[in-house]
Amino acid sequence: MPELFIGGTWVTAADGRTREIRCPADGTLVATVDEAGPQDAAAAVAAAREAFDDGPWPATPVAERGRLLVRVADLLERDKAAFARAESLDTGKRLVESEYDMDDIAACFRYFGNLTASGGTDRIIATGNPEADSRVVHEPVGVCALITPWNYPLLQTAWKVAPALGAGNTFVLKPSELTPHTAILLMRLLTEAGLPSGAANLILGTGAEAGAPLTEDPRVDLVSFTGGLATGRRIMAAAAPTVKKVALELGGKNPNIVFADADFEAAVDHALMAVFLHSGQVCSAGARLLVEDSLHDAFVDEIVTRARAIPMGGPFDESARTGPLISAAHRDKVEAYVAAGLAEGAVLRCGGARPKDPELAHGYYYPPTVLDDCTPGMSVVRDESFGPVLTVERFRGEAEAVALANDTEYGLAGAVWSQDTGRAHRVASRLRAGTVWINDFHPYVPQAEWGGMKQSGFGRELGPAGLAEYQETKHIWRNLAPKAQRWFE
Ligand code: TXE
Repeated sequence: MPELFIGGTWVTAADGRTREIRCPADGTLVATVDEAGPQDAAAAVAAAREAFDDGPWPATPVAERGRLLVRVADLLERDKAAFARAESLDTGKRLVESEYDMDDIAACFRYFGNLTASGGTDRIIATGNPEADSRVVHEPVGVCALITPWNYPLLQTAWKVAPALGAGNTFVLKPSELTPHTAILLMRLLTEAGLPSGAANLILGTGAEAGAPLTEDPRVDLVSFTGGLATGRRIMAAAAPTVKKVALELGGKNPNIVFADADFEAAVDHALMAVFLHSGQVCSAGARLLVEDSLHDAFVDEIVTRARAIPMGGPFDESARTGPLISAAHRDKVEAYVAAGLAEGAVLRCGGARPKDPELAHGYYYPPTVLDDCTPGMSVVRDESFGPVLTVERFRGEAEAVALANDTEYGLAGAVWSQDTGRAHRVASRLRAGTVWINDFHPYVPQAEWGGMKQSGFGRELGPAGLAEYQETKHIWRNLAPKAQRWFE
């Protein structure tokens, strides 16, 4: 069956190209899928444009649009097992983690369904003039290009698709070329839920061949992108000539600040989870551990002992607690960051070399790695390695902790651990990041906005602002008693 979904029809790529999708855990062939090029991208944009300009979706009442999103949530729950399996085969992620993701994705559709149905935020303005009335209304932006990465493929797609549809837009989705399968399944569910033809379009393919044409096309009104910083910069530039709205989530280099008075056991446990979850391929990963000098030795010793014991394995290995990296190229990149850190004076405390276990030989595994004695200038501290690599820096006192934490071009997330509530709040308020956790790491809820400051990007996903991202604001003034003004007489 063809895998590109354009104007309500499943089609193959115009030039017949395909791509093999292989599971990163063992290299086995998952499937061969169609690979779109610029011609397919243009066709998908044309379909979305027509569905927006002449189709029923933008004018569908909000209650009905909301109901459809809730139906999608129900269908996702029904098909959770198939979705989770597909996500794990594409990403190599443990099945149980994919299952958690599917729960979160259903919750996201349900949240935006209910928010949409609740009627929105249109306002009647008191003009002070009995002969005029005035309203501020919110309308869909138009055709949205949604470009998503491979680490949380369907989750990041849901954060865009649900509000885009809720607001009445049509879209072209371009998932990562490495992880297409849950996007294909989602298109089928949207159709089953009753979404009109052309409102949702899917093209699979590379950033250069299938993604870039979307960002340049004058018929596209908005680009929402989650991915790497370098690609984000390119997308912003590509969108500039046609002045598209742009929303960017470009990852982070997130500080996890631990004061000496933190709850030791909880802070160690969460510090491991913060950085090693999904092998560090998480935009909000707590990859920079900043630990108060007096606590440093005991804390890092404990982290290293526990990191060494984390078992690696494939998606269906129930004894595994972490999986492979997404690709050989990505593992090479992570290795290069570790090598650079060591060359610059970091001390390797654990990990740092590919596993020797023959069972893991065909996957892209890299072990939990801790680099101690790091300094702010090291590339492994500054750049997003996006792997299971924890860098450790020491600080003395609150001011130095905040300065180190903010010494980054990113600003996505961060955490502070302290039993002194006043201090925890002071530090939280001074962190330049879109999300801050106090005595915790990673939780999020669909009701709360998510996004970055500084070069982590702009725009917000989730929460009411996540819906507003996909809306235009319009002021409609009505003169109830029009008469000539004779201004020029
Ligand atoms: O991501 P890309 P890559 C970071 C992480 C990682 C680095 C590179 O540090 O190591 O990015 O990963 C599409 N026009 N994050 O190269 O290129 C691409 O096809 C339009 C952080 O895999 O950013 C895919 O669909 N689209 C991050 C999507 O962009 C283009 C998650 C993301 O790919 C394009 C993933 C172009 N010119 C990686 N070039 C996060 N924020 O969580 C590529 N794409």
